[in-house]
Amino acid sequence: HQTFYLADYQPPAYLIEDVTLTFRLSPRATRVLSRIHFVPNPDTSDRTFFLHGEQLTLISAKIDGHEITPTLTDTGLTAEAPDAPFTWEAEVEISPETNTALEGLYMSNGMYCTQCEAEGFRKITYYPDRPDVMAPFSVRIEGEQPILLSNGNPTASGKGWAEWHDPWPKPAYLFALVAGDLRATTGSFTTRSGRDVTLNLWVRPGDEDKTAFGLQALIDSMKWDEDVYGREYDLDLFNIVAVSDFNMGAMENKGLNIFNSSAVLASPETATDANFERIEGIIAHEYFHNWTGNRITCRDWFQLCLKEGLTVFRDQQFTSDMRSASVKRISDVLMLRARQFREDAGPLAHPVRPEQFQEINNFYTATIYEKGAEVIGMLKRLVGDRDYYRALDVYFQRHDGHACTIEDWLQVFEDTTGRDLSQFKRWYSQAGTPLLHVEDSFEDGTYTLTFRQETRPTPGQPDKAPLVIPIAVGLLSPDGTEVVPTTLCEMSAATQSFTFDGLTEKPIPSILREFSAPVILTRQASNAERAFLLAHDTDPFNKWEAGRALAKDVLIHMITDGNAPDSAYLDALKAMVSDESLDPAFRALAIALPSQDDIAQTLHASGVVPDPMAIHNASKTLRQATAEHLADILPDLYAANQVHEAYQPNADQSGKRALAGAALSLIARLDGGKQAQAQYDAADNMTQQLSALSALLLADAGTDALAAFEAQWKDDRLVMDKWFSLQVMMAKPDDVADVVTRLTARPDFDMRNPNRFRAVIGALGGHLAGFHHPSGKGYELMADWLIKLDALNPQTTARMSSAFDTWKRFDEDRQQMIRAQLERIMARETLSRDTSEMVGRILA
Ligand code: HT7
Ligand code: ZN
Repeated sequence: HQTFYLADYQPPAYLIEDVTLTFRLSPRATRVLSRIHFVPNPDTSDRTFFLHGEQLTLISAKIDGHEITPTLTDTGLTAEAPDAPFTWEAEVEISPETNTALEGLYMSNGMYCTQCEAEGFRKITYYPDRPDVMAPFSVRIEGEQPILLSNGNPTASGKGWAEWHDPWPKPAYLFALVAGDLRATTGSFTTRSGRDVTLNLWVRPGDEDKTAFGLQALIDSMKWDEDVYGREYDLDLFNIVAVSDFNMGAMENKGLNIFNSSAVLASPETATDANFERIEGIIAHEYFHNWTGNRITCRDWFQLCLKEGLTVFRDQQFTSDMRSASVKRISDVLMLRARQFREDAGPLAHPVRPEQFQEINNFYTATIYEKGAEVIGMLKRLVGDRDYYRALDVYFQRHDGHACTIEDWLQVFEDTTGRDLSQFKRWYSQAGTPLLHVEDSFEDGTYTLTFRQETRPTPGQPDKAPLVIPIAVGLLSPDGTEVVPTTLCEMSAATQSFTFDGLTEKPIPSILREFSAPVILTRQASNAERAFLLAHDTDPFNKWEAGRALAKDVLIHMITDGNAPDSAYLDALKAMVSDESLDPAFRALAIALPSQDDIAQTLHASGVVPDPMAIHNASKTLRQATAEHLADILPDLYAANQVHEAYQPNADQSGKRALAGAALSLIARLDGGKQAQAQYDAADNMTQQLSALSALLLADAGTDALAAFEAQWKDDRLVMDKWFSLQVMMAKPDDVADVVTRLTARPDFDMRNPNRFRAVIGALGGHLAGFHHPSGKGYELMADWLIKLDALNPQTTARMSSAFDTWKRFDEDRQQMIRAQLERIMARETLSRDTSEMVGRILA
């Protein structure tokens, strides 16, 4: 397969003035007519006329009205074109019904919809499918569906047809079309300059009761972007459509966002608090793309973090403002470590701005999204809030309507702040998570912190240069008072010291407050110091971090030295959980154990080969010990965090439910599931129903509840996805493969539906001890399903193949078994480019 390189970028030979598309919809024979006004690009003398096109049947092609016979290849067509403006007309035929890849125009439950990012438009018609070719689109849809939607504003419609016009120049990846029997929930928003915008959330008949929250989230996002970034919406209409079959969460098509139904549909009965929060974040994310992605887009796909890192950063800010900032930061860091640090430490490590790819779909990664957002957060911390927003104003003004690069982005900051960002720029090109080693000393009232940064080699990058690392530090005196409030140490050398004067005694440092940089702090503090910070740190992130480090240390010593659960940890946990001055959501996070994958990652980093079964057993033992140690406070904790008002998915109520749910899962280890059954029977919302079901499964008392749940929800796909995945997640390691085999044999396991596939096969990959079962059954099952899915949906298969990316952490036997499965996948003759690239990189 061909490899594409950032260094090979060439400007397009032709630009487009405008595009008119006509769709004659038919499940297996949709006709797409295009009329495109091309003009030679004055910035280049290249006049090669190439249009991307894949899986298209060309019916006819004309240049300036004259029929031509272009040269066709697997990836597109070439033709002789004038060195002057000209009109291209083509007609192609495509088959949406047989498009199981869910890329281009496809069908989902009888409804037509599109997914064009990154390179799906070339499966709709011949076009320069690259983000630096932007054009206004006019679209006519002919079809028998009652609702026919495209980007922009509706211009005319009649029985069986509708016309749309999007005045904002856009790249083809933002094109969208939807046709189906849909119902709208409608709202409105008046922008601060007085534009009345109609908001529609379109769903299939029967889902109308799950739209209110999404619509409100959209309104909140529109207001927030005006208040915080000064960005207004720019059309009279904003449509969102929920689709059941979708490869990712959602897509920001101009004026017509398309959402995975799981990322937008919610009612208290069917969605958990976590689902509501995710939905709010994704609605915001897609809406924020209107400016960071659509108005200002990427010059090429290597610049993907330009829109994704910034938009994730913005959606994180939004959620912090809507909910609790500290809880949000902790959740984001948990996610970053679980997904991005894992990626950065293995064979799939790549820079925030990659320099090569075979299949761009494989680069919608935690590195580009989440590490990309961390880089923006560091930049903001370094320049300060005022300069950050000043720079953003300049960015929007200078680059509106353009396709940009990371150089353009950083130039704005250099121009507005006068800072030299050449060293900072390494965050975009250097892969790997820096280790931050720390030493401290105290002499004559001066406390010195000496940091050393080290980034280990990653694929293709053996040598690393020092990065600019903003390290937020606070100092506490031994009596618990803060003697130095949060101060920013700006590290740029490989080793660098920072001093704090005028102290009377050696302080206790609180380092990397708010997790001010995406690095791994290696400092081995004593457990006494961790307990001290857990009790006294004024920075909520580091307070939580201290508790987490304690839990990790306890678990690791249980695994490596056979220690018993540490009572000092259990005492500290008990004190923290009982501290009612702390937010319940914070306490719920602090009570949770580090994930088993996190422990495996930590053991591997310290040179110990992780044993998944030992990690599983230690976690279980520590949970049991926690339940017993907290036994006397658990009933009160559970009772005190019941919500007596009507269900609201807000931060306050969901924090209480999270803490009560954590208490319930501990209680279930003591009472055999009695309390959980009572909660299950009384639950009137999905959060409590699901936390009760999961506690019952923990206590081996879930058979009846599982059956009742299925009977109640068998017709609700999204709720049944939870039922499927929970059974895999809660299975005992020895049973995981059998559970997966039983679930995948059910008629309602539809592998064409990515949500259902992820619910079962994704949960298999996420069950550390089940997936890495010594029998190798987990690996074999995963490979079997990846092979089957690859023939239908390469994009989702490739993403899920990352379940294997940690294989080098494990013992020889496991490595051999995994290698055999990866090679079995690789040996498939018809393996997709997507999966072949991923598995090839994992094996390398
Ligand atoms: N910009 C979108 C990324 C995307 C995508 C979405 C749905 C299906 C396939 C996709 N490929 C790429 C989503 C986002 O970041 O907002
Ligand atoms: Zn995005």
